[in-house]
Amino acid sequence: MNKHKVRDVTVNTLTSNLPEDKRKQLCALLGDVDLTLLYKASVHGYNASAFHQRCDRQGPTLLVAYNSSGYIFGGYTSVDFTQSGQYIADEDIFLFCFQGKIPVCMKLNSGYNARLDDTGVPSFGQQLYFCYNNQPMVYNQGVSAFTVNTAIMYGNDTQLSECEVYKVEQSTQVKFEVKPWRSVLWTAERREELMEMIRNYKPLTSSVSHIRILMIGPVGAGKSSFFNSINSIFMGRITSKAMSGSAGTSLTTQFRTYPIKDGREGKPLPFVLCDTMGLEEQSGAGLDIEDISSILQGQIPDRYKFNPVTSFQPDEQKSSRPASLQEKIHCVVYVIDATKISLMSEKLEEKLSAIRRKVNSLGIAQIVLMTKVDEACPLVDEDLQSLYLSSYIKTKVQEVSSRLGVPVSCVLPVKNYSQELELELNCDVLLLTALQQMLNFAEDYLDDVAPK
Ligand SMILES: Nc1nc2c(ncn2[C@@H]2O[C@H](COP(=O)(O)OP(=O)(O)OP(=O)(O)O)[C@@H](O)[C@H]2O)c(=O)[nH]1
Ligand SMILES: [Mg+2]
Repeated sequence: MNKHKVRDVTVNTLTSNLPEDKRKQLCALLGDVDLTLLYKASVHGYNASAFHQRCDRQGPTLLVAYNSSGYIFGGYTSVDFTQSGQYIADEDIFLFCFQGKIPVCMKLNSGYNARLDDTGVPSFGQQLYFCYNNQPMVYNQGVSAFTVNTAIMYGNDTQLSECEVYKVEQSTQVKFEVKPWRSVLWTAERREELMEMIRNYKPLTSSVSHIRILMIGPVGAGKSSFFNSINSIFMGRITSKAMSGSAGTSLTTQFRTYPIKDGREGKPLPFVLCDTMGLEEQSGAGLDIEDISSILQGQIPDRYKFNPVTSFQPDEQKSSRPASLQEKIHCVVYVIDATKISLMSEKLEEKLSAIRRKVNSLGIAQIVLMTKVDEACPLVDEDLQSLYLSSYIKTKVQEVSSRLGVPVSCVLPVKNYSQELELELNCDVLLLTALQQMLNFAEDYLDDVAPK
């Protein structure tokens, strides 16, 4: 079960209780790491000294507890246990549990006084104790360090059936696929060919001159950056017309429709990219489904300022005339950050699936753009051409596909321009491939709704 390098015989004989699917999810949550089992309470004893003997000075660790009601839960700390008697600040500390199949994380105390590094049993925030009183128990002291819903976390069943601690190490194994799982020609000719196809593209439906592509996705996923990247490619230099960056809430607050020109003096290209405000998990924050519905139907004008409290109210006179096919959206692109997929909350997933139902009902083409592949995988960061050789990216694509309920073939990984000062061939090829696929899908949709 534990395929990782084990250094001594005692450890070697330990068998992990963690089911394979949950182990994989926790590893992905921690950014592609390896877990090595250090301590197993049923073998070494539910007591502080046995725990410290095996877990001190081991770097980042993950504690996984089990109870007989079937709950698997615990916590991660990035700072060594050393029995220093000090309060530890740990920005990365979190508690986790599983809701259904999905791991849910809870951050603690913004990292401040994350835990007391004493000689006692492992605890989080001096509040949640594992192996409490040197017994197979979990104990929530219920002080105000943080709020934890113990009913969700462990079904209020405080009796532990097992408690394990794993050493967490960045995966050293470079996992390469033998053959790329999608083929891409990373050449200047291919880039030129793609640009030429996009330039010369003409929708077959005569009433539509431009394909309207709508970008939807969580805050900070890279929607505005995708427009900036495509604009940069056709302008031949890095541009940043749409504001992009990072903030707690969406940086984009207006609905923007961006036509793109083929070079500074060039002709407009046959598509328009529509940028929206980011989705947030709470209702009454971020973009809401009513607004999306109005956008899809072509009722929201360029520069409309979103109001998270009330949705768009169509102008009585104008709305008496339904928007023409030309003004409607022809392809919806869900922009998802590759580094955040496992952390996506159930609420956000629900919001996305409500949007999907709406888009499905209108029959509009849909695609997922998986951004930040460079941040997600160090291999890809080093060389973008290894994208389709990285098995990590492959699992991320599969994860997006299953969480959003879209076929794997509709998930397109890209790296947007973010800090670069110059264009880069590999980046361009990926971005243009994604754009061309969007045009193809939109074409299928138009063919379906407005046969010639
Ligand atoms: N490394 C890397 N960074 C990216 C990528 N795409 C976007 N970013 C960065 O992520 C941050 C957020 O990107 P935006 O384009 O502003 O995201 P957005 O979806 O428009 O966000 P809101 O408008 O706030 O909802 C910026 O700092 C970008 O530079 C990518 O593919 N790779
Ligand atoms: Mg934006």
